[in-house]
Amino acid sequence: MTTRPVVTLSRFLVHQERMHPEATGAFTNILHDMALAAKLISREVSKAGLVDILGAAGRENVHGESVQKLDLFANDVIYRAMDHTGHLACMASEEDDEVVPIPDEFPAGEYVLLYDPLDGSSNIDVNVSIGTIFSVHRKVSEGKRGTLADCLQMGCRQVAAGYVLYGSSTMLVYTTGSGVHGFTLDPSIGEFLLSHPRMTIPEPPSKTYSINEAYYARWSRGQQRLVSYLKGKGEFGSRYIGSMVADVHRTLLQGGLFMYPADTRHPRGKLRLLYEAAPMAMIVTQAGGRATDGARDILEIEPVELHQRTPVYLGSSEFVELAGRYLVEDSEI
Ligand code: FDP
Repeated sequence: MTTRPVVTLSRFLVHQERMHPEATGAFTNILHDMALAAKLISREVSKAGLVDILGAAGRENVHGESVQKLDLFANDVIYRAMDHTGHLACMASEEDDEVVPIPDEFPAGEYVLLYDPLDGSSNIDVNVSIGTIFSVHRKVSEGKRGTLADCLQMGCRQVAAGYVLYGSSTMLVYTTGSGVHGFTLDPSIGEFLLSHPRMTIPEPPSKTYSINEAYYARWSRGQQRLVSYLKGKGEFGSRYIGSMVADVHRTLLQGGLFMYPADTRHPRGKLRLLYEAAPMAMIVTQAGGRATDGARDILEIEPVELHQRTPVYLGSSEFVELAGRYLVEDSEI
């Protein structure tokens, strides 16, 4: 009987680093630290349903300790896993208004980390999958400490992007620009194991569209006609979890079209360019798909502010291009 070797995330990262003799190891360490933060967040997420026993956020638990909201906890865990390592010049989080500096007592490094610590957080209370999204850039500004300019870089300049899905299993999926690789957390040994090497969006894709259809009345004519077309075909199925990480993960594994369009309430879309759209666009593009704002490639959008929003259309190339054709006809909302 032949058994497949078990490849841990650590072993995989060491192997990848060996293929780049110029690598300093800094980058590998950032991914290691991200994996550690993911395990800590995963542990807390799995306890979310025990909130009545362990204590609701904002109150004390049975041990008399104060309990943080899970998204703030996740924000803190990632920051603390990263702030002292000497690999990062600065960070930016969806939870913080400004660039998050590295404390003066720690050395600064050559990379910048942007992250959404707990995406889909409105799903926590109902026990639906949520996730963490991250994006890594190289520092471009002069000087030791990172600045806003280091964070406001186009998606095509990302050196890595990934997400962690806290679902029926916890998975870490990442790319450094040479394929997308997925690891599943084995909780019995506390290790991420390579379960999905070289992920690509299947061809032919699943005919699935994913959008919050309750907003139909707020969409542009082009958007309405696109969804009417997809429904009218009678060939498409619809799936919308309302947790971007989970919806994108399904799209990656099965193909389809995920959309969060502009609407009258969110004229620029709801999803954040730097923390959600750009990292997911890098992953989907690396997996053979496409990601646009309906017209422009997400990876080519020049960010002008930290919390900038963008419409998002991502998934199987043919469906993203189809969406673009409908939207170009009538972009008025
Ligand atoms: P949430 O508000 O629950 O944090 O951008 C955050 C996000 O979730 C995405 O994960 C998700 O795709 C989207 O918002 C859901 O928004 P709607 O409830 O408007 O559909």
